[in-house]
Amino acid sequence: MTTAIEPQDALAAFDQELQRSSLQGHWKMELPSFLEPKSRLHPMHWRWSQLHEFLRRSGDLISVNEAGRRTVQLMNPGITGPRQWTTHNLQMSFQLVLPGEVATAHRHTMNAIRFVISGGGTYTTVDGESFLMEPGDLILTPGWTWHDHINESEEPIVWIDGLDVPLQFAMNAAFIEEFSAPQQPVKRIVRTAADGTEGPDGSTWYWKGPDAEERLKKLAKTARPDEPVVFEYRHPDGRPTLPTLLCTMQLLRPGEVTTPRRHTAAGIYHVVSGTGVTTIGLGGNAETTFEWQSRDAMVVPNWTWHQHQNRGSEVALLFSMNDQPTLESMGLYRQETRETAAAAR
Ligand code: GTQ
Repeated sequence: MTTAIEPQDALAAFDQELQRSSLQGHWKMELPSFLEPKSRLHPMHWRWSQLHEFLRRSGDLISVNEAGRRTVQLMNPGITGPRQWTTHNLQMSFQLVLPGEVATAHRHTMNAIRFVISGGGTYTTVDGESFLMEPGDLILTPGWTWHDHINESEEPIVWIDGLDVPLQFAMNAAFIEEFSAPQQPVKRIVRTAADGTEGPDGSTWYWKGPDAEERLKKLAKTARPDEPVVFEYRHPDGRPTLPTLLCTMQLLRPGEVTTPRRHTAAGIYHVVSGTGVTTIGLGGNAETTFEWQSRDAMVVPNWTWHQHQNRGSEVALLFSMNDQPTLESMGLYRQETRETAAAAR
C-alpha cells in the first residue's frame, strides 16, 4: 500500500531542498503588509560631568601613542553587535589631546567632523591646510583626506568627533591608511575666517564658532515665535556638511517649546550652552524626558517624536549631527510635525 504525499509535505520538502542550495522562496520571507521604521536605538543622555571625568581619567591611563586616538565613544545599547555605535549610521566620540601631544597623520574613507568644546592652541591639518581649533569651531576632514592633530598649547583640548564609520562598515567599503611620518607637511595655516575657510576643492572646511552664533542670533531676531531658529552647516552651493551627515545648530529662545517632530534621520546632540528638557517618544508608553545642561550629549532615535524646551532665561544652543543626507540620497528622508501629522489624518 502506498500513501499519497500531501502537497504541504511536498512544499516543505521543496523549501528544504532550496535551503540546501542556498536559496529561498519569497513565501518564506514573512513580509508585513504594513511597515514603518521602529527604531532599535535607545534614547540616550550622557551628562558632561560624567563624560568629562571619564575623559580626564583616560588622559591619566593611556597615552595618545598607545590609544591611536584618545577618544571616549558614545555607545547605544540598542545596537547589539558585531560592534556598538552611537546610531546605526553615525558615531560620536569625545577626544582629548594633552599639551604637546600629536595624534598622528592618517587617512580613511570615513568622513569626519570635529566640533571644539574647550581648549585652544591646537591645529588639525587636513591635506596640508592647518586649522586652528577654538571652542565652537567646526572642522571637516572629508573622506580620504590626510589628517593629524597637534596640541601646541599648555592646556588640554577636548572636541567632538563625528564619523560615518557604522555606515561605511555596513557597506563593507572602508579603507584606512597611515601616513609615512607622524605629521604631514603644512602648506597653509588658517586661524580666522579671513584666512579663507575653503579646502582645495572649494567647499567649506572650517566654520568659526562666533560666526555661526552671529548668524543664529540674526535669524532669531526676524523669526516668528513658532519658527525654529536653525543654522545648517552647508557648503556655498547648498550641499550638506558631508555626503553622509548634516551638522546643525539650533538656538532655543528662553521659554521656547518646539513643535513635536519626527524624521527618518537619527540625531546625536551636543548642548553647547543653556539648560532645558528634551522629551522623546511624546505621548507613547515609552516617553522619556532628559533634563540637559551645557556640554551634555543625547541621542534622538529615528522616526521618534521629540520636542525640545528651553527652561532657562538665556538662549540655549544645541549642536547636532544626523544622517539626513544619506537618507535623502536614497529617497528615504521623511519628516512630520505633530500638526502636519494631525492634518493628514
Ligand atoms: O581624530 O582622526 O574618533 O581617525 C575616529 C577616527 C577620531 C581622528 C575618531 C579618527 C579620528
